[in-house]
Amino acid sequence: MSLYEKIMSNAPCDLQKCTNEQLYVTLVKTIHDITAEQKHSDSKKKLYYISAEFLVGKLLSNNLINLGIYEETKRILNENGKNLSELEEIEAEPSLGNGGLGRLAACFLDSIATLKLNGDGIGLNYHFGLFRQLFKNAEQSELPNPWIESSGFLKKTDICFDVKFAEFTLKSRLYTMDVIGYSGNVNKLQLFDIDTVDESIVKDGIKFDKTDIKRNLTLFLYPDDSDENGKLLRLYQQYFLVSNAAQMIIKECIERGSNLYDLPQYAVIQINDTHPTLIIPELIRLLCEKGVGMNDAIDIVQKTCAYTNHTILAEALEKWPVSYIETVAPQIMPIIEILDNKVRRKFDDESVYIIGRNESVHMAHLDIHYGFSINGVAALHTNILKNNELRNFYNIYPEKFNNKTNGITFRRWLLNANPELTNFISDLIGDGYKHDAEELKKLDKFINDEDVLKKLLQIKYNNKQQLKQFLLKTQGIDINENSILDMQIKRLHEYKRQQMNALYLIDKYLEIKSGKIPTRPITAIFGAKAAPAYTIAKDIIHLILCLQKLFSEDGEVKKYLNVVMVENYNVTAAEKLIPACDISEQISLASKEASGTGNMKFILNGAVILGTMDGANVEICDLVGKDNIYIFGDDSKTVIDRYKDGSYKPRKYYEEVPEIKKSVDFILSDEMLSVGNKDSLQRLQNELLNKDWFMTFPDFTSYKDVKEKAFSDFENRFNWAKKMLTNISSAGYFSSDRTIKEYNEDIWKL
Ligand code: 26V
Repeated sequence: MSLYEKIMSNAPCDLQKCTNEQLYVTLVKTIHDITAEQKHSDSKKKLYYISAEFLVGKLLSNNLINLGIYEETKRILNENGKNLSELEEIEAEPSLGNGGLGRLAACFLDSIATLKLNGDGIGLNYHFGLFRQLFKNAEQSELPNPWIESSGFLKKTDICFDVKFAEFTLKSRLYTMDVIGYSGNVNKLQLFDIDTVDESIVKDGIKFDKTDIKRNLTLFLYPDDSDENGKLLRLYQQYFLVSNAAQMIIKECIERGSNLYDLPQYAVIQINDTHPTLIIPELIRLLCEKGVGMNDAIDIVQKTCAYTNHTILAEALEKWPVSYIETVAPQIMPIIEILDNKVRRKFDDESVYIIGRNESVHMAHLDIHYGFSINGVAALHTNILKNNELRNFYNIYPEKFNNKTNGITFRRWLLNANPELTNFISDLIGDGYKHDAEELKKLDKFINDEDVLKKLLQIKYNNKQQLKQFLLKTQGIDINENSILDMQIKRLHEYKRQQMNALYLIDKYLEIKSGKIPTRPITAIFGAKAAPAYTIAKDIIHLILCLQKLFSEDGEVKKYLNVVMVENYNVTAAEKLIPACDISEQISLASKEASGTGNMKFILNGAVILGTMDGANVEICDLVGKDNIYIFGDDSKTVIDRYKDGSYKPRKYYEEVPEIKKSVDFILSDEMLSVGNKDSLQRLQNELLNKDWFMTFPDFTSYKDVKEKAFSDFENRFNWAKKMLTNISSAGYFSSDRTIKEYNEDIWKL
């Protein structure tokens, strides 16, 4: 059957007569039909990538691309007077993740399927993804973010398991989504749910009864855990996830021929951060239930589980009070105690115990002792784990530690997000890079080709115009396509230092007011959601929105300086923003950003990074060379030492550096108070002056100087285009295909 015939077999009427909604459903069904005929990878051993988050993003166009039928589908629609991009808008984005960690999991699934590896993702079928963000009175408010459609890519199955909690047993139901590789191979994302979830209990934004587990268990991704009931609900979710996963893994492995003692030959479980850690005691418990002795069960599980660490931030390292685990799933507590006792008998060092002094279970410690591999996500991050945060563990198990520098799928972040650049690259070097990203290096030979450089600048300009249309349509904001687009788009967190960018913008505003006019207009674009209970993060959003208002209402300033905060920043918005970016802000405090993956998406699309020597920026700097990235600020060693000696005093910088003083004072100026909320601005100013825990002041001057240098270099357009080309040609290393090959060679061995 031709593609046209396949589409027609699902269409309710002539394509010309169909509504866009009908056509969307028609394409979803056609994709289902095609994938049903495709191969599922098969091997004795299977990877289970367990994660609380899979930030998959919209699937329609990506699936068409990966099936190799995007262009043909577009043509068929055009011939019938229809437009594929209008259909793309109909799909709701499954935002089943917070940021980098969840998006990484989605990129990995794409690469695992593309490389024809036998591996599925296992997660939860949250009914509402990460909240929908609205701006009202220059503040963030939150609304539920539904995504499940009756005829979308999610499929209901008959597969169910019983999950036993202390006070009741819940029957799960498995939903699946096809993960379509760029190679004619299909894997699955397995998402567990319960039938009794009730969306109608959500009231007043995103509030709901956190104690009503039977009705709220899978309602929300990461429910607010600022109170005890929220924390308990997260633990219910985690145990529900791992108990389903463990039961499914055991069932599947037995079906494939395992006698359970040989489980490590049939399964490898990658634990994505600590959220799924309870799979370790749960698997041990289930193996024992099936007659395996305790010591054997521990040994089997230890050879099956591997753990990825994604952060060194102390406040993000999970510890669950024993009392919570007793409340939720008491059956696993005796097993955790046995595991802890073994550690205590072997090591005379409190810092490596599983159950700490405060009667809390340290999840990462469980993973490290009872898994066979632990990896960081960028070279610097892994080194910091080995030498600082997890040093005592590294001394015990040096052989378990390894690095896997993150990557991104080029199918979504180049082919789908930037078709014009994709086609241009193919014209220059052929299509080989689509399967072997390192072939992008071939672009280097065009470094002095003026036509190529001109075309790169033209594509960037075209993408800016497309972004302009998108922002006009979604937010009614008109950006200047001839300005420098400087972007910081990522979760709002103090360590990522959006506040430092904001202080710079204040400084720039004051300069313009005093008559110092920038050579070219600058548009500073932010996109960020703040956790609903993270007060200072919300204060930073407020500050940025106030600056946006202030500048846009100032006739003199707005010609040269604009701030745009994109509302409801998500994967869909990122796909529009990144291809249009000139300068990408990767300005975390050195040592704090484990890797970052936005940095990789930006260089792939020809943006130049302004950043610190943190996370994967270090490796990007090595690859693109110092002339093609703007590095500033203290390095990780300086930062770590400064934390150790506790000597940092923000007030000293405030008093000694006039620009810092002026910018910080401005936060509570009359201008700001005329547009903003005094309490919020005051709280933020106090935080900076008295704490500044993520050390924005020590880096501020160097940030400003290097940023000015980037802006002035931008004016030499050909030279800048060379930088763009080098960034693109160096991006091959950051393909998640490379990362997944490394996971497979070193850890999974499928
Ligand atoms: C979690 C939390 C939760 C409590 C409040 C503070 C806080 C701060 C950070 C986090 C991050 C948790 C793990 C995470 O998302 N890590 C991200 O993983 C990405 C994929 O490896 C990586 O690129 C990012 O650098 C890293 O932050």
